[in-house]
Amino acid sequence: MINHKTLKSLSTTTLLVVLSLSMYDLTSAAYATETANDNKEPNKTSLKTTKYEHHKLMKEGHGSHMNMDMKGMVMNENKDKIPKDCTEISEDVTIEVNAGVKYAKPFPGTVFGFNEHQWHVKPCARITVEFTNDDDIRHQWMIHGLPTYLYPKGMFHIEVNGPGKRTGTFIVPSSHFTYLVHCDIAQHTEKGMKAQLKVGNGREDLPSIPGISNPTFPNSFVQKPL
Ligand SMILES: [Cu+2]
Repeated sequence: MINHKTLKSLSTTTLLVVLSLSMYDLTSAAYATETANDNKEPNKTSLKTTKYEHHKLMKEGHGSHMNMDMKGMVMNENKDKIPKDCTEISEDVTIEVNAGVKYAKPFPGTVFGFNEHQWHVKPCARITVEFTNDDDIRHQWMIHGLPTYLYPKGMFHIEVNGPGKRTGTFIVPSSHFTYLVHCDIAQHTEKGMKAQLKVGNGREDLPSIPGISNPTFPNSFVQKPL
């Protein structure tokens, strides 16, 4: 005969078992996410594998779209996939880009800059960017508006953490266009790290490119009378 006390004890045990199972499920889910490509049981070996895989990824890059380590990354590199509207690669261009505070000096009101703020290439050009960061902070060379079937989010991007150099390649489509290039670190775009890549005849200049175009909303430093 089950009395009230036994029933209470039983339901507590059931609750604990259910809770433990849920916790196990949650833990398994977490492991499953980290070890999505193998079916190992969530045990110590698997954890070691996860750490090893993570280290390997940091060394060799996250899949085909990203080459990344602690010093920097190249994202969405494309050396050989020709855009649909191009029959062949028109030219191979290498641009050497330096980034740093010293490049802001010629442009009052800016703090950061690239050594050049504009580049010209032919339609269907393959462009190799040799990106050097001269500062002790992180900088990027990030271009937007590329075809999304080749470049996720339409973006190709090189990033260097502190002094160093990274090289990456991408191919532009055939349209005459002016692409925005910038460093997306907070405040860097606004403070001068903005440039443009003109393909063919391009389109009109983008605003606020140091040495090229005026800002849409210029800063005003006029002191108002007291
Ligand atoms: Cu920057």
